[in-house]
Amino acid sequence: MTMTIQDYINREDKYGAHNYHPLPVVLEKGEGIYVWDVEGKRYFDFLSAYSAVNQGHCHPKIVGALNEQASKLTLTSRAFYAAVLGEFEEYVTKYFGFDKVLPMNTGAEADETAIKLCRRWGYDVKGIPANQAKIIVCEGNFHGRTTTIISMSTDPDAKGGFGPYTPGFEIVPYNDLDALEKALEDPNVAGFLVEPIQGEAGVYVPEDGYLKKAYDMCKAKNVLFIADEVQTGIARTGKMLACDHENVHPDILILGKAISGGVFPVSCVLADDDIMLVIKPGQHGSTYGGNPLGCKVAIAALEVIKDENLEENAEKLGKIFRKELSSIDSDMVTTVRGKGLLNAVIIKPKNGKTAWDVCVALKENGLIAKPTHEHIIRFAPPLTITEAELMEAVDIIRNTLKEFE
Ligand code: IF1
Repeated sequence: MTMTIQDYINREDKYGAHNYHPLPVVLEKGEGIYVWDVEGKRYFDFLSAYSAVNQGHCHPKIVGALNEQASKLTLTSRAFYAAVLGEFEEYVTKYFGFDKVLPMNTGAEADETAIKLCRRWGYDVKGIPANQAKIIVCEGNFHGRTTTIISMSTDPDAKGGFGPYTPGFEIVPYNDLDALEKALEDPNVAGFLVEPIQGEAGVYVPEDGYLKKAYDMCKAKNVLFIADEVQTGIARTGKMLACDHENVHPDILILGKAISGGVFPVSCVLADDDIMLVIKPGQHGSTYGGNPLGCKVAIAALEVIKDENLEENAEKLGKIFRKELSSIDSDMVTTVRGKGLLNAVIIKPKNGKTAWDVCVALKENGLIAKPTHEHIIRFAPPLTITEAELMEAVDIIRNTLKEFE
């Protein structure tokens, strides 16, 4: 008995928690920029698993590294040294220019790690009185789903009804240096945690110079500048890191998602010795953090970014993509914004049709993307896409929007 698409959807609905509202498409295969559903229909993937699959689906080099390591050694825990861990640590620290790395698994765990590291630095190095450390965060932030991280969220869906919340966060408007300057006056501030482009907020790009000025202001107050590049990092915005656009080298860098090309969860926090060494044995860790499988996968995934010039491709095709999207003649598209291949369009509802309806229609026409905040569609294909493929996808977007005229 073959299952219909509705059967697959019903099964997830029946046995899975209802913490998501997926687009009605059931995927079973991926290769490069494409995914296929259970009926064999092919789609352009314009979500890339929220920018985890920058290198394209099932990249042979990354999957090869996984396979090779999987039959050799997968997990030791950190109770012992492992041959591959040091290889990854040396590779990733040299790649991004930091003294040390602390490996974890998910983005949220890496953000949690950065928060602990920052607080500990605040007490041990900066001399903030016990339990008084503050971290400044931005309105509209998204850093993950743990109880501490949602404590600094301003999104009622993410935060509401899950209290009591972790104290110690001060929220300032994003892209507002005056507000940051004021918040920095408090001598108990240990860090400023920021997304160089706000993803969940709807690909909100700050003004040029914001990151650099924010960084300089933090330095002036002996405050750590902490960049969450879980979504913006690994070439997504046209440079290896979004901070590179302003030549900012964060004090603490948080990476996840595409550091492993969507193949296996790997995240990490990078910092120099004066910061990283405040954490001592027994004070932080994770059973799977730094496992041999993840280490090999991450090395391969980072190599692919350089091998295939994905920074340059994202930079070049991003410009073309935004120009093409802006030229689409539809009164539903009000704004096009983004950097590199992290882009979004703001959709004005028409005849009761919303961004969700546009995404369902795009899916029918062979391109999948996901709305955020009801009126925004994020477009973020794998960075391996070619100009010809991008133009084909633009045609799908243009023709789909025409259906709503
Ligand atoms: C979901 C959004 C994207 C992140 C940044 C940390 C994390 C994320 C900047 C946590 C995760 C996700 C998670 C995903 C949806 C997604 C997302 F829409 F919520 F905002 F990408 F745009 N820092 N982002 O963007 O990483 O623990 O998930 O590995 O379903 O929650 P994680």
